[in-house]
Amino acid sequence: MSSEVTVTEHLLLQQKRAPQATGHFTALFHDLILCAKLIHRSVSKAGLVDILGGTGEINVQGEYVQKLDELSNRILLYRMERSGVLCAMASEENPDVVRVSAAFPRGDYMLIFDPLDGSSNIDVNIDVGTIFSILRRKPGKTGEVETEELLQPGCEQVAAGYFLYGTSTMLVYTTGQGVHGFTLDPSIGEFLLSHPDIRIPEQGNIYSVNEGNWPLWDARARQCVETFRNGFGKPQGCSRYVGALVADFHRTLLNGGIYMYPPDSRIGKSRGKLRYLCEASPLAFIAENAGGAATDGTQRILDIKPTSLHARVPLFIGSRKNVEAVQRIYSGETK
Ligand code: AFP
Repeated sequence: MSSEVTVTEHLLLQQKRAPQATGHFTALFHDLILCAKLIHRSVSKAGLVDILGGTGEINVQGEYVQKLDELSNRILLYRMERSGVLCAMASEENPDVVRVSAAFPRGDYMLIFDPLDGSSNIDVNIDVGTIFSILRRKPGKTGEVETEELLQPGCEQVAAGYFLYGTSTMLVYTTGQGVHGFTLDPSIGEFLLSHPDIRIPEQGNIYSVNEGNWPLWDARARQCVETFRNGFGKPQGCSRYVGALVADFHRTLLNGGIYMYPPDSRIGKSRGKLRYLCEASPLAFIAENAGGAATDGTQRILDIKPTSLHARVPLFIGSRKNVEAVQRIYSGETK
């Protein structure tokens, strides 16, 4: 029965296919899953204990930090530093690279994460998630990790995934060999394989975008939204927007369609709101491995080399044909 395959079994099976595997990657995942269970435990108690609302701080992104953002970040930084297989981390909540202290064993993996994406939804009990990207240090690099080492284009990721704290808690990940989804069975505390080999529909009529930003968009962004609003192969389009990227992406992955965060005049012409390293790049890796696509309008997301840890990009991600329609609009092919 596929529902009885645990995530650890699944990972071990995949690792067996890689004869040079050392077990470090499985160890990293094991600790990451433990962090997600701890975050899940806190998120599911929100409203009962004093973890709702803001800390009063503003983070490096200029956004209000929620108490659960901070807690999730602390859980990940504390546990993952002790995993013994990382040399550095980067978090949406920290301005700089977090280097693993010399007090702990180090490995050559680097972990980038958004500890609690969509956190402005927490106070109203709507889905949130943790997004992660796993990179490897280039051979021959030793000593203190330099920031530049984390600025890799998405196509170099070793693995990427997310935990979705929703009606149930899920893990979706890829190592470049298919995209697999696991659901947490709280009665046994295990993630069980529930969505093997996810394939995103080739085309879909659901579009997900913050349409309140319409006045801030240029003509091309408006044309993209209009294209999907008009149905894109169906009599009419269907709009869905949670405002938490993990939740909107997860629906797009399973049901097809497109998620868009176009550039707007508030953020700057060619920039987007979403962070490249901890949002766009990992989700693009998942989308492509599920048969979908992701672009910033003109460039494949996975080919972009970020210029800083907190670089932002426009994002159009989802079903292949929907994303191709966006590319045609941005190239001027579709007027
Ligand atoms: P928060 O983590 O601050 O809630 O930001 C969420 C997010 O980065 C992403 O998850 C959403 O898709 C996007 O912002 C929503 O942005 P808008 O509120 O501008 O639509």
